Amino acid sequence: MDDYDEPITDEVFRECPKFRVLLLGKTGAGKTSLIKRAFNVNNIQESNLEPGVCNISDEIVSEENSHFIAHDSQGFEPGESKNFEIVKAFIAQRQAQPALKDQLHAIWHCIPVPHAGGRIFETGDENFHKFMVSIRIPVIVVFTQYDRLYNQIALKTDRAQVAEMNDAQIEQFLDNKTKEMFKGFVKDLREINPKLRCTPVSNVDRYCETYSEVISMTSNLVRDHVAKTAWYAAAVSQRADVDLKIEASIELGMKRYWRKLSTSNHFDGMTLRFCFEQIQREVIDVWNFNDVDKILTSNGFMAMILRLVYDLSTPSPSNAVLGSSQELDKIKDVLDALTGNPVAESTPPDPVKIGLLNWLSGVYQKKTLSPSTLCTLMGFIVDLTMTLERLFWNAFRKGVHSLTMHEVQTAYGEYYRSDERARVHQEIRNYAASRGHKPKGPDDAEIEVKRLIGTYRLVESRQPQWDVVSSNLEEREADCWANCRII
Ligand SMILES: Nc1nc2c(ncn2[C@@H]2O[C@H](COP(=O)(O)OP(=O)(O)OP(=O)(O)O)[C@@H](O)[C@H]2O)c(=O)[nH]1
Ligand SMILES: [Mg+2]
Repeated sequence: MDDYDEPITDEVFRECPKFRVLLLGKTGAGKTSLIKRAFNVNNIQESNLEPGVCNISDEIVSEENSHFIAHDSQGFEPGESKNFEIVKAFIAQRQAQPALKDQLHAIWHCIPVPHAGGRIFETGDENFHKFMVSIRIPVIVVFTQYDRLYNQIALKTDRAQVAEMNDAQIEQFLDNKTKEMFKGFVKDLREINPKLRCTPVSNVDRYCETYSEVISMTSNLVRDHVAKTAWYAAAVSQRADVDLKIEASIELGMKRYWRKLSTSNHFDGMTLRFCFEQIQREVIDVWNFNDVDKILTSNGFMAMILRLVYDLSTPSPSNAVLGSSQELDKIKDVLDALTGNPVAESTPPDPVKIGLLNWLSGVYQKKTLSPSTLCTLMGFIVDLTMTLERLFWNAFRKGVHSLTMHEVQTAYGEYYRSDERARVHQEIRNYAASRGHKPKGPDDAEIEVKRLIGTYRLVESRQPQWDVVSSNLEEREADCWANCRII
């Protein structure tokens, strides 16, 4: 296997396999809860020290997600500088590491939302943020337990003020007051350092989007101030921000296998099955589900996605529809046979299986690429992404820590039956047909794939970041401020 055959994710993970983050905050601030939610893990291996005591050098990891390392440290008590010195020394030691994977990629400073009128930062916190101004590691102030602010405000609100309101109106009223109060905290912090980034989190269900905001803000800063490879590690490790998964999957795909999809040197001379496998492997790597049973890399899952795209393999969709679940078994049998797993032969030979075998054994030839081969490759990327996006919501967002076939089949079934699938396939056919009329047209199939994902995915991307890359860091920083989302 030459270099080109290596999935791009292997290359990226060699340089930076894990996102490394330091969490600062007093005992009970919510650091462990933040780690668990951001990386969607249930169990983490913490140090064996007593509760509230931690050694900043210890690497906190989880078997459920191998792509992050967290370090835990207490906050800064008033009138006590020992921990500040420990944190400073640790940051300096990590900054001196030559390899990106050993450096710190971000710091989350966890502060429980203060009581109204309460002090936000102690002197030690202020000193820490002044010190960090000269250090090129992104720091985000994470206001934890945001729900408690809402509850405090609810308790203090004069009943007469809400007497005329129904429940929904009261909730809206309290939400607004909470946001106002939070904006006040942010304003106070900006007086200490106008570039401080801050965002709230809460582990109460109605605030679950807050975790994706921490991740989104962190990953933007990591991309701009640390390194692109660390950004990939952040995107892969996190399990809160679906936009970032899709964005990273597209960016990595574009680096090698999706690139010049209709005239690919990487695929030239390879079987179609090889092409599908390479694409699948990279995309699954980026989504980083906790897939203990290896469902997503199994022939069974590959068969599901191939069933989705099979109608694109012929000029007329009706000639190649694999509707029944028996046909799903046939695809799996063919894949098993191709990957060396023994399969009982059917007599007489099954024409559907023969057709599938021929299709998957067909060779990608860039000079004579047929529209249907291009269509199936495009469809494979889009359909796989759409299925995984649904899986994200069915798994991570429902607190499922280890994938089961149930979530996979539910996500797959939702996309299989969706209108989006039919529309995506029609658009792919239209694209291939229009391309056929201009044989020397630009090789832009991967751009069309990206467009289709953006258009038909479940949730529209919050920011049109994929195409807008400002080279001006000051401008990006200003954007970060503008995006400092106050929920
Ligand atoms: N209401 C509410 N409680 C929370 C939230 N996040 C964490 N908690 C609770 O706060 C307590 C402390 O949370 P941890 O995540 O263990 O705090 P920690 O910073 O890791 O604490 P140490 O390990 O002692 O340093 C736990 O009982 C959590 O359930 C939140 O968003 N809202
Ligand atoms: Mg903890």
